Amino acid sequence: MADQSKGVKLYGTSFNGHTTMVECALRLKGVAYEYVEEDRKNKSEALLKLNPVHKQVPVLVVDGKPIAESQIILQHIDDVWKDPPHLPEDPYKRAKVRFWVDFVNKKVVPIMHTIVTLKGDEQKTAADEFGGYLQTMEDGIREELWTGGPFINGDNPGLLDVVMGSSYTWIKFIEAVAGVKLAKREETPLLCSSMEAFVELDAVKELMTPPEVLLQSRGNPGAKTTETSDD
Ligand SMILES: N[C@@H](CCC(=O)N[C@@H](CS)C(=O)NCC(=O)O)C(=O)O
Repeated sequence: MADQSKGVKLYGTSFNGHTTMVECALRLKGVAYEYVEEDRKNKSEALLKLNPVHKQVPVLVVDGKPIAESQIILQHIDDVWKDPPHLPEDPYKRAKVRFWVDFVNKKVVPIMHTIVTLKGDEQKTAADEFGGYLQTMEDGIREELWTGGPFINGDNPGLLDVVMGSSYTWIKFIEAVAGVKLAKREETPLLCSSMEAFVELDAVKELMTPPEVLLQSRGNPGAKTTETSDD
């Protein structure tokens, strides 16, 4: 049972993957928190004071002490609320999980942002690049981390599941925007099945914004529909 003695506040924005990751981690640990919605275009004085360096969400405040940057926050959550652990016990495997989380931040997330700003062939090329990154991750995870599922972390979701699972609805969103299938079960079965298992978890289900709602919120009139059913 999580220690509920700490006052926990999360400053975030809706339709934001970084905020979703932090909320998922808190909920999986059973941590009660107060959520404060920020307006990206009109940031509150409180947020600017809590994150004067980057002036961004998410910011987690624990007992009045702010922590910024989603990956640092996720690590802090696992340090403070140890049960259930979000990293493997083995130091080498922990490093491997951190490696792939870093890969998501350096490669996967930036290309996701790029895809939605492009059109036509350029968008297709970026979508192919994205698919290549998923394949690279799939191969690495299979070799270094996979123990039979249902999650990348094993029987229970871990840090990489939080990061990838929170991205699942965005992957579906990009599939709809670009009109291509990105998460292909026949090519990346471990990633597909672990992300699907993650988004179905009771603790996080309601945080997963359906892709069609993301499409509306992003006002993407050029969005095409695509075959996103499981194959
Ligand atoms: N590296 C940061 C990125 C967070 C981020 O991109 N936050 C966006 C959410 S949309 C933000 O606050 N944007 C407002 C701004 O940059 O002014 C993290 O991992 O927490």
